[in-house]
Amino acid sequence: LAAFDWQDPFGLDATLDEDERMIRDTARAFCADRLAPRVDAAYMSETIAPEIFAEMGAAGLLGVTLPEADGGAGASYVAYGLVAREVERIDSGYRSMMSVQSSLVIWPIHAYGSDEQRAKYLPKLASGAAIGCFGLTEPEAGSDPGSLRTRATRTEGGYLLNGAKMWISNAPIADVFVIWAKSEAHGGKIRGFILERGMKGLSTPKIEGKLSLRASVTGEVVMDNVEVPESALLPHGEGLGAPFGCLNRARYGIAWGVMGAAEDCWHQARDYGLQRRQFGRPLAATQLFQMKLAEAQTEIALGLQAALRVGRMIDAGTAAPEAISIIKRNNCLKALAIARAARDMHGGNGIQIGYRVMRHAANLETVNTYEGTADVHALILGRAQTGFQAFF
Ligand code: TGC
Ligand code: FAD
Repeated sequence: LAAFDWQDPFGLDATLDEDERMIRDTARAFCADRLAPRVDAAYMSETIAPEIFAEMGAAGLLGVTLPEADGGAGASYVAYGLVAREVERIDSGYRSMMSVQSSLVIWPIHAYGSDEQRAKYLPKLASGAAIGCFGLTEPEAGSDPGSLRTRATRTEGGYLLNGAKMWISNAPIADVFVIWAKSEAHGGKIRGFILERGMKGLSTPKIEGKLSLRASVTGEVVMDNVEVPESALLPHGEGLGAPFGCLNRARYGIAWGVMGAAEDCWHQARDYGLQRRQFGRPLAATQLFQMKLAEAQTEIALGLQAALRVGRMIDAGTAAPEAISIIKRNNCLKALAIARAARDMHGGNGIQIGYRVMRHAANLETVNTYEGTADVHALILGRAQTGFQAFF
């Protein structure tokens, strides 16, 4: 039998192809060079560096699954997952910035946009010269986006948008806004619109006081009679299925990303336990400490295999949204539990910024909530196996 690699128990690395390994290594080097040195100060002072988008773009980390002709890398969904894992190993907020741009802005413009929209926006978004955001959630429509109230009404040359979006990642610094609204001209169905910074009636107040995801900025998007031309409508994609097409991809990326955050917590806890001595021996030499390390190792190894499998299914065109619900829900719950355990394993030091674990735990509270809460994904899975929908 082969030797055991405690960091990669199921040999995930060996199953990656050359391109995937190259993108993973590029992401890892970028994160070490550009993100790790910034994160503590950014988190403590809640300071956002919009230039991170251009830096990510220059490293080829935005829209990696986009065809090369549109400014992407034409890479696999497994490669996209590997990027999310590396970025979230540093901070969930940085992964949020990346995945909103890639899955929730670049992807819908590519999938539902006109040729003109693709030509106008995709190169700028993939290079990070423009920053995007995705507005689905509203103050009264969170888990139930079908009840959203933002309205698009017809004008002579286009549409008038009215409404308010809540909890929108990147909104205060965004140049391009993918907004989901009920369109009267389309029988009240949900349609996507591309708005731009500077349009009259569009404002993006920052949401203050976040105790989680502090390295990523979140805001409202307020639309007060925002007039957009016909060319702002995403022509392909109608109904709730259109935003969900984007969410499927972002949820998949999150399932990889949170495993990166969990790995950082696990490795930190192991290192700490090897150094820290109590009762005359390293903490890592105690049974309880080793049990917690074994649990983290097991859940991460299983979670990564599940994410890899779903990635291969997406690449093969055989993944159902429910398969993504399983990995989004389970990997987020497991990552949060691992981060909380790692915080505990650090004792008092665990609450300090320098040890990283409490920052990850606080971030993972948000990651469990956005893109469908753990409860919502349980209900999606319950419906899929019983035929009963139990949302209300
Ligand atoms: P339901 O009847 O289930 O479906 C309505 C229509 O949508 C279609 N659909 C999907 N299509 C593709 N993929 C999916 N995953 C889909 N889920 C649903 C469905 O086929 C149907 O189409 P049609 O043509 O028949 O009309 O709708 P419902 O209203 O009962 O939905 C309930 C529920 C709970 C499943 C859903 O609304 C839900 O998932 N809620 C969670 C909301 C959510 O995830 N919000 C995310 C906002 S964005 C965000 O959080 C970004 S954070 C980013 C970051 O910073 O990283
Ligand atoms: P609610 O839906 O009010 O849920 C509250 C609680 O009730 C949860 O525990 C939930 O599981 C539970 N619950 C809800 N319905 C049921 C039910 N039927 N049965 C049992 N329990 C239920 N949205 C965007 O559109 N774009 C973004 O870029 C974006 N970024 C975000 C960034 C951050 C930092 C945060 C915190 C959120 C972001 N969101 C974004 C919004 C996010 O998707 C929502 O917060 C999420 O969908 C949950 O909605 P809610 O907050 O209204 O909670």
